[in-house]
Amino acid sequence: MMSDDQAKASHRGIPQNTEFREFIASGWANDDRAPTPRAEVAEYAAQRRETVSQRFPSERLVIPAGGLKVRSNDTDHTFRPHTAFAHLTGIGAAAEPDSVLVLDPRPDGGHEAILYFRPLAPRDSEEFYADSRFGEFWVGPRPTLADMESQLGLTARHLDSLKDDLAKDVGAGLRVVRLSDPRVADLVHSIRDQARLAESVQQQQEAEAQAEADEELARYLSGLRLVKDEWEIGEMRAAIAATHRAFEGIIAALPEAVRKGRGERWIEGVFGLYSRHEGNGVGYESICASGDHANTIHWTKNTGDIRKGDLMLIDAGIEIDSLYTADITRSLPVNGHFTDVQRKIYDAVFEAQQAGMDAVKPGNKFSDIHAAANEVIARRLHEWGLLPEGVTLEQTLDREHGGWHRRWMVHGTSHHLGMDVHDCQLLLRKDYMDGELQPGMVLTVEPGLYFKADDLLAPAEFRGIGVRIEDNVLVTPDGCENLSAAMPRTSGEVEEWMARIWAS
Ligand SMILES: [Mn+2]
Repeated sequence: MMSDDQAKASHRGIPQNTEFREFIASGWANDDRAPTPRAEVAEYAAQRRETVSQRFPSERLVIPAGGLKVRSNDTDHTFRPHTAFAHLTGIGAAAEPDSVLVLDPRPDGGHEAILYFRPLAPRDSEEFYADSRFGEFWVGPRPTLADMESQLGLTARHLDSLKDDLAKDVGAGLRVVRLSDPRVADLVHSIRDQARLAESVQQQQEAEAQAEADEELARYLSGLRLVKDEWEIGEMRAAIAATHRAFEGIIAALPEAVRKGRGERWIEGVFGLYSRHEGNGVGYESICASGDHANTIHWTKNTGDIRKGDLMLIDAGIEIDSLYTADITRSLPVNGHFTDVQRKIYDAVFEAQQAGMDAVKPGNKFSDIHAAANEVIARRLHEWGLLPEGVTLEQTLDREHGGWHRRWMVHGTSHHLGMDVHDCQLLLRKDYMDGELQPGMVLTVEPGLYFKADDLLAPAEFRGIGVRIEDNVLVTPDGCENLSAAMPRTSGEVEEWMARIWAS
């Protein structure tokens, strides 16, 4: 059992006697479902595994999905598999908790992909009717080994054989993605310890080398997602289209959210409704921030009222069933029209975003996007007289000694986007910030300006206004494609968008 332990109540029970067990196991129709068809993603996942196989020849690689995490007492959080596992199997939201992908070295080179999981239990098993966490009576059927093999095109085995299989011939190396399932990581550690004892290798030194080897695997798998294949790009488009529809649902719901009070939660709920209806859920906690709350970069409490005249910042994305997520931010005038001051700030952020997008092209570095957007932000703040007396534009843009403008834009402008909202996060600086942009990368461009209500260095009329505009772009051979271009972005287009939705 690799999921968290649940608390078990001793005051409940299901009959265990022979008469009951025989009766509940009988009288069910035969399962005569057709074999699960091969998923379109299967061949792409096989290609990804092939790349990994070539990088780690003759080593056994263990990539767990992770298990159920207790939310409280005997209830669990909704399961979501670890991204490296999802990427290499192609399985998405349908993954079973406690699954483990093993790339097992073949004697003649290459690896066999083996998926270990808990398959559907037979109806004469106790699990069928008595296991409230995994039993078919309680949570519905799971796939069989044959289902998984035909769907994903790999070998499927019962989870029960994982431990013995991992311990077999450890010789050439055994690596595990540690963070996704600490219990599987512990299992791998103990197998390696035993192998070491047998070979009487220096314990301490070896443990450190192994930690590094595991980290190297996790980092490699994170970087493997930097450039998306054509199937992934299609999924990104679908996630963004669903998110676009949800934002239109939000705009339609805005007047009601204002009336109800605690409107930020209402908006969060509307987005959540779309995300569960169209996909697996939200890709990250939605930020629904009205008025001054927009100045809290990660405002996810969403407890506030929405007032007419406010600017409302919504940063949200739908994760579709394949687990690819969008990450979009729009800053909307609650009553449909920007005030002059709101527009002034919004247009400056838009200009910065456009400058950032213009810097998205092969040959440029990832960090060039931030530099281009920040240059606009700094220039506007300088023009508006917000930088300290005597500070020039060049001085504030000096990385070593400047940076005054960052008081009003403290976050980065971009991150990689995919199955993880902050995708490829384990990469080192040289491969991320200093890495060159390549066709097939998907990333966000999301500058902002934030003037807190109690910011005495901001002009009084700016205080309480926060703006961020975020789109998702695909690096192309000669620049980039804004994948979320269908969502209005300029201040004028946003006003027309809102009017159009309210009129229909
Ligand atoms: Mn983002």
